[in-house]
Amino acid sequence: MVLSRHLDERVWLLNRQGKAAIAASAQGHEAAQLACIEATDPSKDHYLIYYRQFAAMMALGTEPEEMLRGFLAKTDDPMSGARQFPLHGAHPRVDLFNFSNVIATQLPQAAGVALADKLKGSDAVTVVFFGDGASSQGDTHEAMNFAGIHKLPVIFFCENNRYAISVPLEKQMGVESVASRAVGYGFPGVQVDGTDVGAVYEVTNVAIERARAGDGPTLIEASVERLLPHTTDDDHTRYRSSEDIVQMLNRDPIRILAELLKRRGQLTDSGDEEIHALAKKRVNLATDTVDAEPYPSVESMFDHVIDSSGGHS
Ligand SMILES: Cc1ncc(C[n+]2csc(CCOP(=O)(O)OP(=O)(O)O)c2C)c(N)n1
Repeated sequence: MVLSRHLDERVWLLNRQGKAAIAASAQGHEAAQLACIEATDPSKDHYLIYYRQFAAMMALGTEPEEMLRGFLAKTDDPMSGARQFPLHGAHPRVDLFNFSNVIATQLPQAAGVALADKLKGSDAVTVVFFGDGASSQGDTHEAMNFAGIHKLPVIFFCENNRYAISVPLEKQMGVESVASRAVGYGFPGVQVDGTDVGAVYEVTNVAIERARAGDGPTLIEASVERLLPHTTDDDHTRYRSSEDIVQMLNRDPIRILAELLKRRGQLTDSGDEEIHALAKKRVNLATDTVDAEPYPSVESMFDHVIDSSGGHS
């Protein structure tokens, strides 16, 4: 969580220096993403992510250098070779499916991946991540309906940060919770505090067991805070009240976990500082390495571009 946070902060600094074009932050979402993945088995399970999945990508084995190559648009960006929005594309080394910036498109794809596993007789589970805004898209309802009918081994993991860019939850859904929608598809929907690693781990474990046993999907709604604006291009003080901003800053999952561990005598102040210092050192190393790497050549501009007659340019 700490390494993801420091790298995420670095990317925002690189954006302000004019080096990283755009970033969406996972700051505030780390506990939910990491605890969910911790309950799964990356050696066989499948993951479909969206653009705010900084911590999840790292939990699945993406190295800080690989993340930065995308943000700094360097030649060796493993996801798209610097051809796409940062962190968009597939990451075959860590088995990450290609994903689109078009919200909720990953949900029907996840239902398809889960159907394939079911037909093959595998006990792999597919986890698909999305936001509260994406939960109001038609794709979401079609995916959940299909998964419910066929009892597919899929976990629909919603990171509810109460905003879809500037649109608050109450302006994009007529029910009180995302989880309550699950009843319409015939499977359980559970709400969990997404700043609590233990709680997220437990509910995901239950959902995993259910899916592996052939009992079908679960919708998990993890309540989290989006500690920064929607992206580096946004200013949330234009639409969030100062009370809202102060309150959400109290729900920083890294601080909550550190305080819990300190109360239990499992973490000292100096141990905490050491973890942060190590993370910062790792991020500095990755930044220096990637900053010195080349950009794609001008000659490669049309590589992988398909011309209108169907051939390659
Ligand atoms: C189909 C579609 N409509 C609109 C957009 C523009 N858009 C990009 S992100 C976003 C908000 C999504 O909010 P949410 O699903 O809650 O995720 P969050 O960014 O809060 O994690 C929107 C509307 C889009 N990418 N795709």
